[in-house]
Amino acid sequence: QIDVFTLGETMVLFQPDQMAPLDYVSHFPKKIGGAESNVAIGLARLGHQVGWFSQLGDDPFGRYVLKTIRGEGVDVSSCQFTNEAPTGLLFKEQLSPEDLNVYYYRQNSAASLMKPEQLNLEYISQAKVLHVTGITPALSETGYQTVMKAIEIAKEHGLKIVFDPNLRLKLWSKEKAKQVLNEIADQADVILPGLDEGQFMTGLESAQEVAESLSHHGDKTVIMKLGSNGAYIHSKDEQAYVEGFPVKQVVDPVGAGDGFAAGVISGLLKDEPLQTVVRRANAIGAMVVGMKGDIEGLPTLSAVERFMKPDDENRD
Ligand code: KDG
Repeated sequence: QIDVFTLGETMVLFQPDQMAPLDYVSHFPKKIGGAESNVAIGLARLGHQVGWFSQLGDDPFGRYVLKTIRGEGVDVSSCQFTNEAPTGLLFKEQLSPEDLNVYYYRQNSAASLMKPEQLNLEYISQAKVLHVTGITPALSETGYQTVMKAIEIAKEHGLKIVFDPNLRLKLWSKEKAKQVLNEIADQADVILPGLDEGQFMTGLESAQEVAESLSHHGDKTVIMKLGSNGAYIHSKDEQAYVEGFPVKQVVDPVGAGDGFAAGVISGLLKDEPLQTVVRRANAIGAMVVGMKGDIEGLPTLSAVERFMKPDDENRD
């Protein structure tokens, strides 16, 4: 039994400990990186049952990705392997705490060859939430079709659709990205854009204008991520800013949005009031940026609750 189904590419992530241009780096610790599996792992840590689907290369890296995600408590039983293409790779280059570049080696990867026919309808239909991002449709035409098929299944079986645009302009053109991200947003129940992504999708400026437009005048819930300023909610019943949590030191900003998405989905599953949900999501985002790596900072429920309390309440 799964509560949430998500799909997307997870790559082997090589992230040096050193802050230096990659041409001067000689050691690359091996980790994993993938927006959707980050969300899945975040949800598993918060105590939910999550299924993640992807296609991996039938190679040591594919096996490593699968074992790692399974080891985090995510159900990987619907994943598939192919020997027609390799597992994708990703290198992070960090020049300063906030200056980070990513280099993808994922063109024609195993995940980019995923097909809609590989989705297991019965498996997906048991879930309550479908989580999709704008990365999978950017990988290939079949990646796009697979996301659209998952949305169709979700609609038929009453799953709530949560969409994180995750704009990646290294993967596709601006024109195509704008068209497809809006197409998916039109199908979603909950949309989680960053301010810049929302501006890109709508051509509007302020958080309020962007959220109002993406929400189809309140039909959908839009939760805009505003970095250290927290988030802005626009739903049928409320429009409000929800304050963020101070971050002592940003160590690695990648993955904060995925932690945020995990927090939102967790709260939706528990039917909590939207502001409570978003406050916890903000806290998770702040915890993730304080730690190196995409998944290392994702908290358990008790850890995030501790983090949200004022310092004096945490003293023994
Ligand atoms: O959100 C974090 C992701 O950007 C990272 O894990 C890598 O999935 C990734 C991507 O496609 O950029």
